[in-house]
Amino acid sequence: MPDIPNITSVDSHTAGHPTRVVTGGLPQLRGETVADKMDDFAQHHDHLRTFLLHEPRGHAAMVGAVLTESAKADFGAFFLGSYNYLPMCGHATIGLAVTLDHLGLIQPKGRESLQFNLEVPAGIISVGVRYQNGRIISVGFKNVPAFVVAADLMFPDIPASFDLAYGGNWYALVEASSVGVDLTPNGVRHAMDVGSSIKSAINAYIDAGDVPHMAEAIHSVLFHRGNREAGQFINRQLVVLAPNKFDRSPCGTGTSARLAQLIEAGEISSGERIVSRNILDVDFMASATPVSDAGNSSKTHYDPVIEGLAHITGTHCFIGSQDDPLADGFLCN
Ligand code: PYC
Repeated sequence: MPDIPNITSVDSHTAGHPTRVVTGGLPQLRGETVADKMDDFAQHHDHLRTFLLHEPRGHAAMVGAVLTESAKADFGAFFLGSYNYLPMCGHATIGLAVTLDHLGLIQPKGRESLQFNLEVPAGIISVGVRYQNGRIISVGFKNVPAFVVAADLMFPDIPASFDLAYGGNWYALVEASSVGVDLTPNGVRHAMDVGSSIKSAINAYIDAGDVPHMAEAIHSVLFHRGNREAGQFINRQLVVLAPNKFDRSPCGTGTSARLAQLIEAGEISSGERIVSRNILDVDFMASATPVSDAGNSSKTHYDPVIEGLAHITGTHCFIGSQDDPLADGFLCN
């Protein structure tokens, strides 16, 4: 590996989940669209993803965002996961907005709110930032449309029924108590074990073409529990991505998929603002309404709006050298 030029980042956390926004030091990326630039990065510079996200500079749950120019929106960005590339990431969109403010790339100029568009590989996202006394108090974004592809699926060797839904990434949604998952920090080890084995089993069925309407593997298993408190719907959830990886935040794309599921099941109404709460008791607010034109799809699509907050944790200037045996990074399961 060549010596890595100094790469700079601004790090933040959204309800506990980290976002590392790369601000400088990357090679020029080729391509018209943000999706093309992500492909160029994946083909030619993937070692920089593992350099930036894996240990000892990151960890399995670290998420990166590469800020790019966009011909279609105010900003462009694609998201890096420790194992893959994400076409959309909700918590990282919130982290990115707070980072743009930190860098002075968006400025309230005395206003109480501002809005910008973000091109991501999954589509164009509209982001709204609210300020009080010059400080951000919330970041909301209208996600790409969410929809349920199948409900109440049961397969041999999968211990519970599940729904399949899209919210910018693909999810299997499982009622937490049906597999003994406790939605607290102490329940995470068990949730990662059960979630990752359910994910592998479902993806084997998808590969075999046994799951109707699905051509793509699921990214994650979303464990949920819903109830009403004083009339307000509280959705507590935990998203498991891999045996060593869960989303600390309430998960923007997962919450989007869950909103579509809840509306279709008649548990919440269209447009109802619900709380989506993580295992650390930090909330996103969320709602969704049906999309008037879902193209050729036979499934009802919903426009999710997700609102949360991120906090800057620091800045980095990474230094990588050829003689570092772990320059490419490493992860343990
Ligand atoms: O917030 O959408 C999200 C997300 C996906 C993976 C990690 N966070």
